Amino acid sequence: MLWDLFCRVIDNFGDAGVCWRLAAELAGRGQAVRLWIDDATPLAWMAPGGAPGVQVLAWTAPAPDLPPGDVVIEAFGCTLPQCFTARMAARAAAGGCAPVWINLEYLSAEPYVERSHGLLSPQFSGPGVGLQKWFYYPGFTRATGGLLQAGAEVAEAAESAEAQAWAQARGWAGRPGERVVTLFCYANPALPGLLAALASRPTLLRVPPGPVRAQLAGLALPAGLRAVELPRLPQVEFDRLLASADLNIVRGEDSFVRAQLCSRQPLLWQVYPQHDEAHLAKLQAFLDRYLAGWAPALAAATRQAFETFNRAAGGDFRLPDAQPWAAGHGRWRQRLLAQPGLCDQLQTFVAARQSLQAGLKPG
Ligand code: TRH
Repeated sequence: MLWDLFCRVIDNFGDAGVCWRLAAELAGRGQAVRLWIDDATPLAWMAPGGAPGVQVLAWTAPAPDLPPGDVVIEAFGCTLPQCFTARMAARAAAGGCAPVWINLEYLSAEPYVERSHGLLSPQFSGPGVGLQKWFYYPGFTRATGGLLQAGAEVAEAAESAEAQAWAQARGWAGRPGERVVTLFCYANPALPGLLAALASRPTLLRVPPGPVRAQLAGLALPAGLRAVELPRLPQVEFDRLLASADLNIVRGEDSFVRAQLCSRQPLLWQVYPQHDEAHLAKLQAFLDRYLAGWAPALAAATRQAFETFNRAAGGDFRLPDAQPWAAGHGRWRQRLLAQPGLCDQLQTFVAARQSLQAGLKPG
């Protein structure tokens, strides 16, 4: 099948990151994917070799006037080009099967996700009039669209000599007795408190490019901490980086998911900040799921660390005890991996909508 996946890069790397991962995973399953992207710059380092089966198309204005494929994915409500939507509608009006049109939403653990996943939005006006669009919500439970799982097995390699050699060869391995931390977050008022907490043990901070690196440069590193600046890595290597750390400090959507699936070691998450503080509800919803069933003291300590890390005022930082934290995280990871992944679910979802649309076709 031919999939058209539309991506608009709003800011940071997450839009391109999620769409590339989806495109590559679908292509790995034998699907043909056209990734329409308005700014392909991040793909040059995220996916330098591309992927067999994925064609990257420049989403220019006006957009290339191509016939739609079998499935059209509008990532994060990015609004398809009018001429493309009109072609989809024209195909349906001429008695053909319209592509299955899906709006892929942002990830959240909030309860509305289960209620909204799979809802239908009939198009009553505009270039797509007469078409149907479905909402697809990724998520953490079986009642949602799931998570992109390809590559999650790198965690199994994390303890292998190969993974250590990978970090060692680049000069990013910890010294004996050193804790290794990935520091990939936004500029954060809680950073000084976090650094003080981390300084309780010798710690290597591995810092990818981004705003936190500038913030770090303006701070005096407490004794016991050292930092190494990383280049931008291809996504598959980024996963390996996460898999080989003792603690992953991540952000947004894609690195947040990868830290859960690719690493057996715990994470701290900085939610993408929103002006109306909607991100705090997102944080609580995630913690309610992540910490369910944890020992009360450990759950409280973990919740507090996540909250402090996302509070505008920053504050004193205390990290949970490493071993039970990792054990809780590991159980969560196993639970996620036991659920069907996003691509499995998406393919089933599309097949069901195709049958439905074929059944609705006149004649
Ligand atoms: O870059 P982000 O902050 O992206 C955000 C979120 O997606 C947010 O929800 C969205 O609204 C906003 O973008 C527009 O963080 P995120 O989601 O972790 O994406 C980072 C991507 O960059 C991820 O795919 C991993 C990739 N990456 C690499 O492949 N190599 C690297 O070296 C680094 C640093 C990142």
